[in-house]
Amino acid sequence: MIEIYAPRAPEQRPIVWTIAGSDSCGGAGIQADLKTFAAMGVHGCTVIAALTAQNTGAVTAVESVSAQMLEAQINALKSDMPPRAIKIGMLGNADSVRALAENLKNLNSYVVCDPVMIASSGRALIGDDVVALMKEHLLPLTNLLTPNVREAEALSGVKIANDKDVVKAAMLICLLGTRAVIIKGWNNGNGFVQDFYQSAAQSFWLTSPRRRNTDARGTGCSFASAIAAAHALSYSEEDAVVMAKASVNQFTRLSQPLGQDAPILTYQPLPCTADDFPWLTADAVAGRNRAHFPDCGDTPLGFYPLADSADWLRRLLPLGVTTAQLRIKDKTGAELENEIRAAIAVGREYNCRLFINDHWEIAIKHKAYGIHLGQEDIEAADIAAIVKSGLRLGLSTHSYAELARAVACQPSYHALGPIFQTSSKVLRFGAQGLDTLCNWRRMLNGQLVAIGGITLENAREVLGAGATGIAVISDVSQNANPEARTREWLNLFGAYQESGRRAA
Ligand code: TZP
Ligand code: MG
Repeated sequence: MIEIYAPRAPEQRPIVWTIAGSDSCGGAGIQADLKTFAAMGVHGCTVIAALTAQNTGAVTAVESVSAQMLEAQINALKSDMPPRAIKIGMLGNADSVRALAENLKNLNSYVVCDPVMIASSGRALIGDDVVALMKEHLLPLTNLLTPNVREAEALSGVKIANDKDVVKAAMLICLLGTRAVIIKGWNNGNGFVQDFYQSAAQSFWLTSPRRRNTDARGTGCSFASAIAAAHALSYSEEDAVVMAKASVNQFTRLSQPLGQDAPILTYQPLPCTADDFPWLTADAVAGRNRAHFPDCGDTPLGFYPLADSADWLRRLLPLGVTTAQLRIKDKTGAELENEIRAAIAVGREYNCRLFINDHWEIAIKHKAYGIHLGQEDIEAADIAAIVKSGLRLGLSTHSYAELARAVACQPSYHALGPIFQTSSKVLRFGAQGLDTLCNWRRMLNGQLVAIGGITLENAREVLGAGATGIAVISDVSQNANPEARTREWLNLFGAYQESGRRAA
């Protein structure tokens, strides 16, 4: 199985370049990029395109480096330290744009371009001639462009006044040749900051609450650098933008007033806190009006066996199981509905929190306790109908982007898996490991279920990493004595909770 999304500690830190301007006060530019790279665990090389003299209050001088010097830096690096990804920021003049475009063609690298054109104050940072050259020569070589709203307006010609304008601007920017775009920082005074991502394959919105302390500089530089770093670490582009948004929210929350004026970001690696983690939705309105599901009561979900029939539940629930799931993959029609109805009756009889996997309409019809859905089901299911039914909802996650999509629904619990290798399900994802579980714990509020390859023998480590529930299939179903194994599981949870109470 290929581990596409699992975070990894590479034997060698991947190399990422930043081609941008220097900021003497260390708040933005090359300096922000290098700090972001360090926080993300990649090695940064720098190609300085311009020098600025600035402090936290003002830019007092700007000087571009010559096209020859720009090229000399690229040449020095390219054979010795070829990049896995390149972040492009502020470029000085027309000559450097031309020289850079020529060189990028041969480098064949993933390129994130932050089109530094207009400061938050509205002041133009580069001339119209440079903007025109960027459009013509650089955008066709760009994988992901990260303009703010003003820059998106300048590039697309669309005056952005509402959600639809953001989408329209993104479409037009893609027509300029970049493979994808994320328009940053859209807010129309509604308490949220939203970013819109568009590629040929998909589009989505990322939303976070608007913070007061947002005048720190270097957020745009750090955002683009974090995306480049995540790409170099083999994350998908959708994971990379979620990680970058989470990171920048965290850097901003921790920022400090080190000079007289704008605060300086403080760089800290992921995981961020739950408040920093963005949520991902298909449209902007859903991002501002998040769904919300009831919780699962005061007690941890605990031992959480998955069964494929009402008969199995009848064997396990009388032993004192307080959470279970009915997961049927091979029945349809009346047979399926009858089985689900019978299972719900068993769950009620033993006062068990029974979640029905996949079949949300039947679950609502027969008033189950809850529903469990995988990511592939979220878009297809009618989330509003499930909210209205009052049933609980659990959602599976396997990556940063999937977590952001789940967080947007505020489910009753989040699940992460497979924690270890499992043979009970064929998955697109490799083992997530206990480190990811620890990260998820920090980035999430509420109950967290661990699943996949968990046995009585490794369960304590899983609880130690922060799971409030452990879902298992084979450890019980393939045991010679499932009832005895279930009792052992219940004892383990009882003992664990007792030791927690004593420690508290
Ligand atoms: N989702 C992620 S792993 C998994 C599911 C349904 C299977 C877990 O089974 P086991 O036998 O406990 O590893
Ligand atoms: Mg499913």
